Amino acid sequence: MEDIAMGDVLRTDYQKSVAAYWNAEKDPVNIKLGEVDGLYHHHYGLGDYDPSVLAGPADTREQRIIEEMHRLETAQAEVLLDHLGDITPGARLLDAGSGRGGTSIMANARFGCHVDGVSISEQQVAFANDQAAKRGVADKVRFHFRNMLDTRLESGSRRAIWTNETTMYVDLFELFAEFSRLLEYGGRYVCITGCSNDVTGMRSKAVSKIDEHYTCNIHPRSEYFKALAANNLVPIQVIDLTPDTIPYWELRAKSSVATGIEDPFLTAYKEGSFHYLLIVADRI
Ligand code: GPP
Ligand code: MG
Repeated sequence: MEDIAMGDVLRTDYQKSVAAYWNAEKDPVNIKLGEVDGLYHHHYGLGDYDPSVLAGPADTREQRIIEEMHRLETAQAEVLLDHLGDITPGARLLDAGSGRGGTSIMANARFGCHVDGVSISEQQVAFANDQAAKRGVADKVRFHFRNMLDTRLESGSRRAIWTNETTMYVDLFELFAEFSRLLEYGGRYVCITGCSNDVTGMRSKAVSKIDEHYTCNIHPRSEYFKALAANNLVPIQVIDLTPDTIPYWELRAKSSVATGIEDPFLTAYKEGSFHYLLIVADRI
């Protein structure tokens, strides 16, 4: 894939500010976890944590907590990959908002497939390509400085696409129009996201704090289904992962790498103004 001009990737001041955030981001909550085994994630965790990490020898406690948080984040990516359906080694996938590359590298390791990741952060693209090279998979896993609203990948070229906590940065109608263009007939889209709860009304204080923290715009749950339906993407599964992500946040709040956003997440999930959702949809 050829390079395209900066101005064609970062089209708005908002996109430029999001790119600047991720180009500068070197938070220990992501770096120290990634260093555990070289899989760098930008998403949260799923599943119960082992409470023994909070006990035992104080000199190893911090590292044991970090390793446990990393295990839960990797488990989250496994759940996402579980929903992609049958993927053959020849299949081409898209990781839309690919961060430092963790989920893409896991998809290739599981399926042997081709994965293209796109990100508007040049730092993340460089970091992720470096990871793919280190693992010897750069022939099949490639990261590109591209906008997920306008990937310039070939129409109908994708067996599956996922977004792992990236949809809160874009307009869903524009995004799903692009995914609809890229997916083959019967191709699959898997989304893990945080969304606000239409039933409890407008954005709660806690959800607003999350938006402010990441410079994102969390969408209401209803918006996902309207935008999917408008773009020939038909849901086959919707799973509320909220109860399964709360333990991760409780552990993270007790860790040395807590960032201050733990309380808003726990408040939003527990008050019911926010859900952690997995949505699976097929292209018709
Ligand atoms: C986490 O990435 C995800 C986002 C920034 C998007 C917001 C997600 C929602 C579900 C609302 P990260 O791993 O870089 O975050 P952190 O640095 O807090 O671990
Ligand atoms: Mg993180």
